[in-house]
Formats: sequence, structure tokens, C-alpha cells
Amino acid sequence: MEELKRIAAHHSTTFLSDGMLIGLGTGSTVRYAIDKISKLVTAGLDIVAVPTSIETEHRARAAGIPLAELNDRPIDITIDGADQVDPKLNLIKGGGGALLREKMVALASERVIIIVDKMKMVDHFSYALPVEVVPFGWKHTAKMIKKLDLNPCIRQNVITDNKNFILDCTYETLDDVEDLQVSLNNIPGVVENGLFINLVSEVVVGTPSGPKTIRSN
Ligand code: A5P
Repeated sequence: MEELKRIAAHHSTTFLSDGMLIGLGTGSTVRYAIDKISKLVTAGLDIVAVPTSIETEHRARAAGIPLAELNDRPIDITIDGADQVDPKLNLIKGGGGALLREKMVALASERVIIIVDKMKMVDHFSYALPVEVVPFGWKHTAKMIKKLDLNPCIRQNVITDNKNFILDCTYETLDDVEDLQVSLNNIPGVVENGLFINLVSEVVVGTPSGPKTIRSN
């Protein structure tokens, strides 16, 4: 599995070129991209990266990658992982708890490249949907989320980079994800949810025979 992550991550770095502002996602797959980008920067690649989490910030800084904060300058390309990818290239993200900054960076990006091993490509979502909520009244927020046919469960001992909690929501099926993401974000107390709908440009899938790139229509 690690090798498939590495294959996808390394291939995604071939899309980078001098002068780009890039978004750097979070997670074990992105770590392979950070290692590769670090080598490319040492070899002369001139890029600046916006990290999507404190973890990625520390890792990228240690790897010698120049960093910037998210501001009003558009990001050329973001490279990020995902927990699951459906046939429309919609995503569930947030397994690492970084979904809010990841979604903000994705929205600010002209091109979003998702790197996954092939096991994450699914016909139907099944991964528990992470929802970031403010700590105040989170049990009440969870009750509101239940009304959307989700079963929220607090992620133990986790505080996000934004000082919030994560509710991991299991379900029988996730049907209308477009509506669901809006309904979730309409609940006071919900900060953001891990559904990434129509945000992806390409998914690079690591397979034993090499990287496979799937483009969104
Ligand atoms: C971080 O919050 C997540 O969105 C990650 O991008 C996602 O969980 C994928 O992580 P791995 O590459 O570690 O599976």
C-alpha cells in the first residue's frame, strides 16, 4: 500500500513548474509528495507552498520547502490525499482532521490533484464522514446531525488545528451528497464537513502497474 501511495505522490509532482504557488495537503500519502518536492526544490525547482495543516507546515519547513499562508493570491496547483473517491471524483476527506484548511485551500486552487492508492477508489462511499464542529454545545450539534440520517461519534482526544472537535459520522448510504454538504453546513455549530464535491481536477491513482490519472469531465 505504501508503495502505491508513493507512486501516486511522485507522479503528482510532475505537474509542478517554476513560479507556482502550490497547496500542500495533509496525510500519509502527501508525505511522499513532500519528500519528493523537497528533492526537487534542492535541485532548483522554484515554488512556494501553502500548507493545509500544522503537521504539513512542520514537515515541509523541515524539508526546506518555502512556505506562505493562504491569502488572496490564487493557488496554481494543490496536491492532497483523500479517504475515498467516488466515480464522479467526489471525495471524503478529513481522516487526518485537516478538512477545513484542506477545503479552503482546494477552493482557492485553480487545479486540485488528489493522490490515492487504488483501494480508495469506490463505487459508493463507506468511510465515516468527518464533520468539524465547535466545542460549544457539540452534543447538541451531534443531535442535529443525526436528523440527517448520520450517526456522529466524537473523535477521542482530537482537537483540530482550528481548536475544534471532529465528529465521525457513519451511515447506511450517502445519497444526495450535494444536498447533504449544504444541510450539514447549515447547522449552527458545524464548521465544515469532509465532503469535497466538484472540487477535483485530477485523481492520480497508485496502482501496481504505475500511476493512473483520471480527469474530471
Ligand atoms: C486529512 O485530514 C485528510 O483529508 C487526508 O488527506 C486523508 O485522510 C488521506 O490521508 P492518507 O493519505 O493518510 O490516507
